[in-house]
Parts: sequence; C-alpha cells; structure tokens
Amino acid sequence: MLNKNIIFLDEIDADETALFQEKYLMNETPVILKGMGKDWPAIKRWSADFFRNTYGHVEVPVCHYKTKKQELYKNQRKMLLNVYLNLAEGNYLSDEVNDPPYLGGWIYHTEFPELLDDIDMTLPCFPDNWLYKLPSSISIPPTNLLIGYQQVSSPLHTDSFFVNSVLTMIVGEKKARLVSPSHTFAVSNGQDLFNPDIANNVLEQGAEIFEGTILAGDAIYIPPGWWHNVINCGFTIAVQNLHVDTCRFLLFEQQMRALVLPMLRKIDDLGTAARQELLSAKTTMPSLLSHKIGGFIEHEKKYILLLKKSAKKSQEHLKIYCMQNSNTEQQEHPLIGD
Ligand SMILES: O=C(O)CCC(=O)C(=O)O
Ligand SMILES: [Fe+2]
Repeated sequence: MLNKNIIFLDEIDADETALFQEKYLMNETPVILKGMGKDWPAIKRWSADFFRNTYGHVEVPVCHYKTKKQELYKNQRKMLLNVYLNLAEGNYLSDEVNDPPYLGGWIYHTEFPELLDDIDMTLPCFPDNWLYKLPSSISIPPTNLLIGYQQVSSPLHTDSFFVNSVLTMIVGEKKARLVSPSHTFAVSNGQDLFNPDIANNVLEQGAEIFEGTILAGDAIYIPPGWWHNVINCGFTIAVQNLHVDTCRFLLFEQQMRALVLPMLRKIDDLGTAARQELLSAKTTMPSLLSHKIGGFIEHEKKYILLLKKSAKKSQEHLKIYCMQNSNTEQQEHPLIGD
C-alpha cells in the first residue's frame, strides 16, 4: 500500500521557538508549525470578499503551470482579481479547464504595503532575516500571496536561491508532499507526487516522501533546496515568507553572485583582450586626457584592492569552514594557494 510509505511531517507549536530552531531549522527538516498565524489580523480580515471589495480592480499575475511551467514573474498573464476570485470560488467555469489560472505568488507588498499590517513579517521562530538587508537593486521579495482552489496546484519544484520558505494558511487547507534534496535522483521538476503511480515510482527508487496538511492559522516550513508539490483542498488564501539567516547567507551570496558574475566575466575577458593587444603591439600607452578625467589609475587600484580583500576573506572563511565541517571536503576542493 502506497500510503503506508508516505511519512507524515512532525507538527509542533509555532511558539516552541527553541525546539524549531534546534530540531528543524538547523537540521533543514520540514515541519508543520501549528498556530503560526493564528493571531494575525489576516485570519479575521482576509476572505474572497475582502480581496474582491478592496483589490478587485487590481490586475494580478497568474500561473499556468501545466502549459507554461515556471514563467518569469514579469511575463505572467495578468487578470483582474475579481474575475480570478469568481473563478476560484467556482462562480463560473473557466474555458481553460485543462490548465486553469493560479494566483500562485503575487508580490503585493510594494503596491499594497497596508496588507503587511495584517500579517507578522517577523516570524518569531526565525532569526534575523538577511533578505531585508539587500540593496533594493537586487531585492528578492520576502513575501508573496497565493489564492488557490481545488483545480490548481504547484507541481514539484524547489524554491530559488536556497531560501527558507514558510507558507502560512489564512483561509482553507493545503496538502504538501516533499522530497529531500539528497533524494533528487528520484524526482524531476514539474512532477505530481499526488499521482499514486508517480509517488510509487519515487518510493521504489529508494527516496522518501513526506506529507503535511496545512490548515488555516498553521504554516509549513520548507527548508532550502527541498522539493515540494502543493495542492489546494478547496478555496485557499496563503502567504509565503522567504527567509535567509546568517548560516545560510553565504550560500545565498554565492547564488546572487552567480547572477552578476557572467556579465562581469564577459567585460573582464574583453578587458584582458584589450590589455593583451596593447602589450603585444609594444606601443607605449599615450597619456590620454579621458583616462585622467575618468580616474583610470585610481579606479583600477581600488578594484584590485576590492578583489584582493574579498578573496582573502572568502579564503580564510573557507579554510575554517572546511576544517569545521569535514576534512574530505577540503581534500576534494583544495584551496587556491594551498
Ligand atoms: O501553495 C502553493 O501552491 C505553493 C507554495 C510554495 O511553493 C512555497 O511556499 O514555496
Ligand atoms: Fe515553492
């Protein structure tokens, strides 16, 4: 029997901060946090009618996961919220029965910051959120809103940049199935783990599937890199909060660097090519007015210093990290200059 092999997630009281941090956050283990949002004003205020009356005229982005997979946020189709809510409440049938729209992550807080007063962004069981420290030019929205119904779901995926994700239910019920990143060999992006054949296949490959039910007022903690597939058991309103703590910031920093490095590398390669051409031509560099005005020497020195300092800090930390974690890791990836 399939269900026997599904492992039900632990459930703890969201007030048990120390227990959560020690047993789940530090071990990157998913858990249901009972009562996470029970005292949030959203629990009393938010409903289909509340959103219809207050934000019905707003165009919201919808996903079509079956045909369009994970589209960029800016490319998602826009729909009037009141039209979407009518559909979600079953008041009229979508002509897109095979792939109905899903409001699966609306970044609402910049346009409607008043909604933040209805939830608790501090999430007491999570320490300092480094996402709030990012400059606005690379800000990753720390929160988004989901309004769902039975016909739509989020297929199996991992959240970007190895963030901690907390999904808090305001209205209705969701179920989630999760697979550890150490069992990635058994799954693939976009799968439906609620399909018994697919779930059986995953289990037969030796992977574990965890399942949790998230009720109104409760939340689920999805650790970095965990695969998750979330279904709506009926009409739902939920908030997802993203979180990066001190321990996980360095991996996050790498992910952010990976976004900008390709461009920097291309410019750097061109610079190298120009330098080589000048050297091989053996011509003395003329003293250019533009270089003087542009502060070429000064900026070049600053840049070299920045790279040196940054490399030194990363190298020192990596050395300690490898010593603390495992000797094998250091042997596998010897440090530059060692
Ligand atoms: O509720 C959903 O449909 C998806 C939630 C999710 O993927 C998340 O919280 O990371
Ligand atoms: Fe997700």
